[in-house]
Amino acid sequence: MINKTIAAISTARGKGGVALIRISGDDALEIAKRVFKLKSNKIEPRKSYYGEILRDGEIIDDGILTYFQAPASFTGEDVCEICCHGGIYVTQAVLECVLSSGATLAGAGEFTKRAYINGKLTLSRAEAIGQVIDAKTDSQLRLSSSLARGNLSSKIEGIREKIVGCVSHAYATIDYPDEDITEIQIKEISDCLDSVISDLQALKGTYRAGRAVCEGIKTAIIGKPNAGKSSIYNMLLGEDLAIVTDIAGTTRDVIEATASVGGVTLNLADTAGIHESFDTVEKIGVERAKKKIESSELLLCVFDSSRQECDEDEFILECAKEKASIALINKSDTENKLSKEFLQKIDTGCQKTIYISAKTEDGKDELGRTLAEMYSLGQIDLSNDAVLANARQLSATSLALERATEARDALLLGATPDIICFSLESALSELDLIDKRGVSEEIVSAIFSRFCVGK
Ligand SMILES: Nc1nc2c(ncn2[C@@H]2O[C@H](COP(=O)(O)OP(=O)(O)OP(=O)(O)O)[C@@H](O)[C@H]2O)c(=O)[nH]1
Ligand SMILES: [Mg+2]
Repeated sequence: MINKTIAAISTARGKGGVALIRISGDDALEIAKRVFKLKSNKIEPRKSYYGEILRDGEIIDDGILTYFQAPASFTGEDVCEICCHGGIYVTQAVLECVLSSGATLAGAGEFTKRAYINGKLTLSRAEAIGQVIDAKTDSQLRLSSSLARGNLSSKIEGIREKIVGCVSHAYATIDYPDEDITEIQIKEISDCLDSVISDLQALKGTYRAGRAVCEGIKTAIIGKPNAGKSSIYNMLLGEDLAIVTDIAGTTRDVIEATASVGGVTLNLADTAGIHESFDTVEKIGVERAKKKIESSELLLCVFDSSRQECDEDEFILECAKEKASIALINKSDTENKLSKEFLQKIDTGCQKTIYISAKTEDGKDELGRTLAEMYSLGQIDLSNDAVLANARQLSATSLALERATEARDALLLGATPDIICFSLESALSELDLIDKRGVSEEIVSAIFSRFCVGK
């Protein structure tokens, strides 16, 4: 297949000091030389050169050209990067010069896809680079940066090697069919398999935290009117996004934003206070709040401790029983008016009860610790551990675990080595879906299409 030389603006669209246009492919240097007027004709890799940028022989800008020679480049191909002034019009004009000099406009994620195809990156590292760019919270940045450095890939490689070790042990016994597989051999293979299984189980267990950080948890803040939902929402986001007043029924629309609490990414929704309303707009708000409760995974149930409980609080408690839920007993800076019986009901209805004050921010840290514990963040080091970050990786790990368990069960039941090898080779194929080339073109394209153009 002939690989076209591609080009795109790699910096963000918008006005800035400088912009970068990346060109990758066999003709990258030739094309760059057509656009970029250099003082010297000799260009050495990994060095930057000052020059002028030409359009039909006319100078339109000046900048810096850097050349990376294949295979020592991001994509593994010849790459030239032109740094020009970062105006929207000038950057586009420089890109157009590059395109009219022979390059084709790159598709979304095409540079990273080429890096993957050329063996410069594993698939999980490429995915993680996309997540570094998309990171909205510190935990997301730390985790995706760790995965981009290859911490998951090397863990997978380690497990892979162990499975290959088990397969070669088992095959060694096939080579001598006249001899029965000995107790010692069974013990060796079974020890090796136990270690593979426990590695895969541990890795699978990291997805709870990986998902909580990377994808986030759909969370709704619910409660009766004036309980302080919007105040808590603002406190968790660290900004005054939702309107707060002492008028019951202030919030009507569902308002959504991303917050990082205790390292857990909450896809957080503030909702209308739930109660019987005759106001048309408020009624719609309450309906939307109820829909949000249904579609959320986690409920932060706000109870107002400055007032006695009422039917609406009972309703909130009923919702809490259906899902993962944390009770936030708000306005803890005021005298508690909730009855002892109701507080007990809250304790049994919700997974955890936290006394909080949106006014003084008391209880905020405890909520962070609770979330970190609920989503197993304490058990991993985000910056260094191998962590599964998406459903695709989880599915491959789970299937590999199933096949490895099958192999061990077969071994213990006295199955012949070829049956054990068959299961283990299936385990390898499943594991290879995380990083190796077993991944179908369709999935690879879907992964890279989520990237921006220029990456
Ligand atoms: N003392 C005290 N007052 C609070 C606290 N949290 C909220 N309030 C007050 O309670 C009132 C209602 O707060 P909101 O955050 O608007 O309550 P809400 O639950 O969003 O209300 P609706 O949107 O109407 O359902 C406001 O006057 C807040 O200032 C708190 O922790 N302590
Ligand atoms: Mg509100």
